[in-house]
Amino acid sequence: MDRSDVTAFVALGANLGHAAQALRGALEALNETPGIRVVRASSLYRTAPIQSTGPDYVNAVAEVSTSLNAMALLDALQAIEHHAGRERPYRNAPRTLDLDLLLFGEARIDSPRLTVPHPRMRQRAFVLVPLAEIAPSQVSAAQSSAVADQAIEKL
Ligand code: PH2
Ligand code: MG
Ligand code: MG
Repeated sequence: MDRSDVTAFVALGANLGHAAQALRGALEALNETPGIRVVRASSLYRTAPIQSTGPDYVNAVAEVSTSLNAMALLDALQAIEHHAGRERPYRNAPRTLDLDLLLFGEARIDSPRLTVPHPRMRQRAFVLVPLAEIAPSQVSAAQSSAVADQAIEKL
């Protein structure tokens, strides 16, 4: 790892088509992208839709090490979503693949395209449970218990 590489966390989700396969393919595509290395990935989890409709989701979180800046990493995530057939008919619509940038080192970013840390990540068990699995220091006990009522099951 280069000294300038950044540790970032990416949330993966899908609830259309073969969701588990979409997540595994996305992890492979991420790792094959120049400038991105997948350091570790959580288990896959089945989760109930939160402020969304359709079938249950499959969710996971990956830690990546990257030489890209945050916007270039976001471009790479969106290219992988697009390749997986992602359509955006309306906000929080069911999707074949969603890749969200949760954390980018210590960066705080507030631009029209990107907000980091992800503004809703602390309210969602489908992010916090897999994040706590691979990076326990990133999630407090209070944050975990605040989402304990949300349905989530390890696959
Ligand atoms: N993503 C959303 C909205 N709701 N619910 C679950 N269970 N999993 C998700 O990935 C998810 C969601 C917006 O991106
Ligand atoms: Mg999302
Ligand atoms: Mg998204």
